[in-house]
Amino acid sequence: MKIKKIVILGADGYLGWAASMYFSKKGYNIFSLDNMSKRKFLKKLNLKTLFPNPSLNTRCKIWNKNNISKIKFHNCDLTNYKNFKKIIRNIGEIEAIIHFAEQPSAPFSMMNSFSSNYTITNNILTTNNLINIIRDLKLDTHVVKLGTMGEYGTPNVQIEEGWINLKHKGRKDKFLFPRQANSIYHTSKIMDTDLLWFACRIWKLRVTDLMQGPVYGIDTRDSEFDERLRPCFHYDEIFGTIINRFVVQACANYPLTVYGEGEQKRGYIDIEDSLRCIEASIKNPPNKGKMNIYNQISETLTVNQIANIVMKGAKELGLKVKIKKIINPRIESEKHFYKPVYSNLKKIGAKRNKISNEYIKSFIYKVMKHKDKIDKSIILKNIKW
Ligand code: USQ
Repeated sequence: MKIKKIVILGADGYLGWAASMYFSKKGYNIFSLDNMSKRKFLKKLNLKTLFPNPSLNTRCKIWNKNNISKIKFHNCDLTNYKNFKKIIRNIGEIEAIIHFAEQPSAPFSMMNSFSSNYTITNNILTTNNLINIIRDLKLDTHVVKLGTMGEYGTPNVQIEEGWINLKHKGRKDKFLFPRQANSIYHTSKIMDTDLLWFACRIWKLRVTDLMQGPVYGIDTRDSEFDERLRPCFHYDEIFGTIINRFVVQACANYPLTVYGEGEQKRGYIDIEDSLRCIEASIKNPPNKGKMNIYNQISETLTVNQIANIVMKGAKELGLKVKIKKIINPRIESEKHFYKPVYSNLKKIGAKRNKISNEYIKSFIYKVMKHKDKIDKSIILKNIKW
């Protein structure tokens, strides 16, 4: 039997590596591409992850020893069309290309003109190269792109799943739901969505664009027995997202950093649930020329609610935790309407879980094992919008 192939762009990242293991376990041969840029930025900015992550090459070797379907690593700058195309051509028939290969941090994109330009050029050129490669090689592969709920911003109306039907002066049409982001990073993802939708309409690509909320969690089933295989876990102000940061802060006896009033609401999802949603998307590819868009979240929570969930769990484990409201370094609404629709992934079989007290306690317990390595100096880096 022919083994199906999946290409993962951005495979060294938090989700990219977790997805490489997940789909290898499901029987696919995995081709993992990355330019190692996150590691370079961590070094340059004096940031570190909670625990060291062996190089992608080493992790592939560890994984491949014990698994039948292999993960193969290619170090490649995906903004280089020629090199990127050569790798894809050599792989041959590809079931799906999962695209995570983007500068992923909103604060990073807002630091200065270099970081802003890097975010725009890296993210847009990579996506543009991808659609051009698929067109030029005449591939019939399904692109699964990780977008973000942040593309929509926080409008004062219900957020639909990607699309909106409009009636204007007696005529009707369907459009992308309006997008209005609050950072250069999130804006680069809006531009990605536009490019992908263009490629579907004009070049008949098939694409799924996943509007994902901030992801949390320290490991997945594939890595829980070997710490060397855990996804990179960030808790600094630049690359860490709120739930992961608050859990680390609780373990380090560092007050939970609620920005502003703390009533900012977003949609959140656990890392394993995120992988299940990607799998369901791969199993349900759109027809040629069509784009599926899913809002990939499990629930919506305010910053204050997250702080209280983490504080409750930590207290039950005997930790002393305080909440500290600090001046919001970002420009964002702190009290706003937020009602996204997120029912379509359920319809294609992707189960998602809400964050429970048991979950958060087990998460804190796992982070506590690394308590001594937590560097409090990277929790706030004073990045302002
Ligand atoms: N926040 C705090 N305190 C903190 C950190 C964050 O109050 O210490 C607040 C932020 O102000 C924001 C919310 O928590 O209102 C979420 O912030 P975040 O840093 O967890 O996530 P965000 O910057 O919005 O973006 C992140 C990732 C990005 C992903 C996105 C999903 O950087 O890769 O796409 O989450 S979403 O937010 O839905 O766009």
